[in-house]
Amino acid sequence: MTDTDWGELAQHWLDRLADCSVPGAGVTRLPFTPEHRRALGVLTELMEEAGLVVRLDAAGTLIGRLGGPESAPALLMGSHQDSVREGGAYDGIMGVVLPVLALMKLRHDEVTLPFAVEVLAFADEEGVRFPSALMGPRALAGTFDMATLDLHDSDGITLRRAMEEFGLNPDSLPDLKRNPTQVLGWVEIHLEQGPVLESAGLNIGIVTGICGIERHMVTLTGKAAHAGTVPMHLRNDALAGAAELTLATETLAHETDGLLATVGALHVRPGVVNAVPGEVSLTLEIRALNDALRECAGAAITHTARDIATRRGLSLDIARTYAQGATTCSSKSIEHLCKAVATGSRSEVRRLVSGATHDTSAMAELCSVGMVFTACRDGISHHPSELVSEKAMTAGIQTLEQYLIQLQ
Ligand code: HGY
Ligand code: MN
Ligand code: MN
Repeated sequence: MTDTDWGELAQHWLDRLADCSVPGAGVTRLPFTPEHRRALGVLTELMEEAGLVVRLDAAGTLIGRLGGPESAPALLMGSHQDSVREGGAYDGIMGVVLPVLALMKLRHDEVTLPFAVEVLAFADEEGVRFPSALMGPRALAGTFDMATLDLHDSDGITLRRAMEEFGLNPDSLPDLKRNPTQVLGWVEIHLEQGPVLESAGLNIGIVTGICGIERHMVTLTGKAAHAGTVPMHLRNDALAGAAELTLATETLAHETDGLLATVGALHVRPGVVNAVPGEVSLTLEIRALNDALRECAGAAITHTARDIATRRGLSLDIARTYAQGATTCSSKSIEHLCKAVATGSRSEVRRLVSGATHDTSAMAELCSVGMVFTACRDGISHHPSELVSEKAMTAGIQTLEQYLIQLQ
């Protein structure tokens, strides 16, 4: 096979995996659903074609292992199988397909590695179905909080029940903790989800760090009232308060270097044209590579929310529902990956920070981590028009192949 064929082969498998989706725009494949089950079938077929021994662990992580006795230390690679709603066909899942094809390419080039390699497809990285994420890598790192199993989705189904109905036994999650001495490291390949590489004319970049993230749930409650009979000065308009908080959040992020803050979802009740909004709930997300900066911003926005609520006669409920610290990729992984890019796809090596979080963030609690980005069209992700070129995927496969060869 010529090099270009590997990118084409990747696209073929990703097309099949994109069909494992709820009907509609883009890809919708949430964890522990029929779509997840179908994707596991396609990934098992691909992994077995590459000669990997495949199993599903108690967290719903599909594991394909190549080489070495069960007890031999392994290099771990992979990413997540789940998507956002109406998302793209590359986010996460490409990071499972490309390492498998890199192993297939090594076999094609008659290279046998002196260590084992495992390719992992984690069930839930996006945290779209349940208000939690990264269960798979956290179980391996021994950092999973079992209380998370009681969180429920919008249909009231708990994570525990969803896993049991998927045929898994959540009570055995603590047994998944890996012995760090059995892990040679972790490498994830993922689309950049931003415009930096494409605008530099590059297919591949090496990640130096991943931003930390925290999410808050905010509810402002005022007084629902008739929009035609209550004078402006007698209103307690929850949506006007939410709008003021949203703009204050945006202003803080604009004025603070290295800070990203987003009000992503907002629900208005009663939400009708002729009623003053009585209650608004909104999500607040804050990201930064510097954890102290992020925590400080979270506290400042909470303080602002209290001020706005007091001034407008609203009651406020604000709770931090999720937090994940920033991750630094290991200098050794970065150096080896930079070398692999130079020898693999012979292109300039660009280092960059990831504003998106990844499974790598949780794997860093278990072992040294490295991350490779591929360029993506117009920097678009979490959208049906997400696209990674076959050329960039070929470069990704070559980089992973060279990384594995160098590791010997
Ligand atoms: O939200 C993120 O950064 C990731 O795509 N889950
Ligand atoms: Mn992702
Ligand atoms: Mn994503």
